[in-house]
Amino acid sequence: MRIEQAEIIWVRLPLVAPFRTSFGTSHDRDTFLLHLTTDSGEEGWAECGAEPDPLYSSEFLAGAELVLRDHLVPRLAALGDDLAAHLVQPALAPVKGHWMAKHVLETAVLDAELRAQRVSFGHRLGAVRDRVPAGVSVGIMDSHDELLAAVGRYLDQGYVRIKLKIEPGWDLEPVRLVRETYGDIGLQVDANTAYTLADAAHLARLDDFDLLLIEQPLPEDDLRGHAELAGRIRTPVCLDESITSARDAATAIALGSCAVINVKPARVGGYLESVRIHDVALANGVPCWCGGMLETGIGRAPNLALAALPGFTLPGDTSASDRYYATDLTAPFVLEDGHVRVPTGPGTGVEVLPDLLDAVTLSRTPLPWG
Ligand code: OSB
Ligand code: MG
Repeated sequence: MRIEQAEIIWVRLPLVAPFRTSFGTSHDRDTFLLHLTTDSGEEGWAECGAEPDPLYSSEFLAGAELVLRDHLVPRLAALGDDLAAHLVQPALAPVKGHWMAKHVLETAVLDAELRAQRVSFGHRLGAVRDRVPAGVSVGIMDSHDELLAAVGRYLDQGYVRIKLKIEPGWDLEPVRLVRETYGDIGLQVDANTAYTLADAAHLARLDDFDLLLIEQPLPEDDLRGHAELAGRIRTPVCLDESITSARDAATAIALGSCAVINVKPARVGGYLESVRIHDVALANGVPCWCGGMLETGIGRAPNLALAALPGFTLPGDTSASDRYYATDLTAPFVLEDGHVRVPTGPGTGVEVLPDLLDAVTLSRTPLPWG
């Protein structure tokens, strides 16, 4: 396969409600799309998972665009006509880190390749389900009343598990209120690195609430701390930010740093590495679930395919389109009996709707290829 044209399309979509985490509040989803045209006549589309500021991880959108242009695309262009999705990671390996930039590039290539082969992401990755149970990630709110109302609406819509964002000062009380108000629901929390090991006794007080897991309580480079914490609390520890590769997953499991893994394709450099993480986790009896970065339908579609693999035994943050956007960039994903359907068409199985894309486009820039 040969790439004929590449362009970067910056977009800004308003979120239906602000989304607050321990590292900041988003009112919009700012990202860029990578759009490839190839010699097969098929196109490839992918969505960058990075955010404007390097607060979730060290990556950020402008940096991802720059590293794509100056360091990643030239390495792929050097492959000429021999480009194929499984060759992307080896070709980019000399560049350290930059998983989100690598992810958007590999995913667009994989989409174009699968469209040309008339094969879906689900089929290529090894999906064994045609729909996946949907959880929802609920941000930090201004008041407990607001939180309880939001959680109540999601439960009414059918979401099968609720994830509450927590931080120091917004943890025990909101969790207690949600548990007491809504009873025996699937409930978990995500701290996005907001605590330290000195908070272990405080976090142990979450044990009373029968949470499915606590996600990334400590800094991303503190695998030892997570292993220590896991010995001091009963709630299973899940890692998000700490895991950027299958090797990280193997290390974290061996150290006892996690009992569950959030696999987020953007964070780990793409879907092929995501499958390898899944395989390591499955072989070790560690359950996985699919995380997200508030993706539009373009990024959500392949996430749903990944979430249909056999080791993804917990509901993911693969919510319906209307949890994020009044108008998505693809036909909307909808909740059916608490589940979202895995697309079956070639590639990601979704089409970008040109008028909707135009309405949210900030800029289009050709990306020189070769
Ligand atoms: O930590 O999982 C996270 C969103 C942006 C950055 C980090 C995270 C999140 C979410 C939302 O929790 C996941 C989603 O619904 O896409
Ligand atoms: Mg997380």
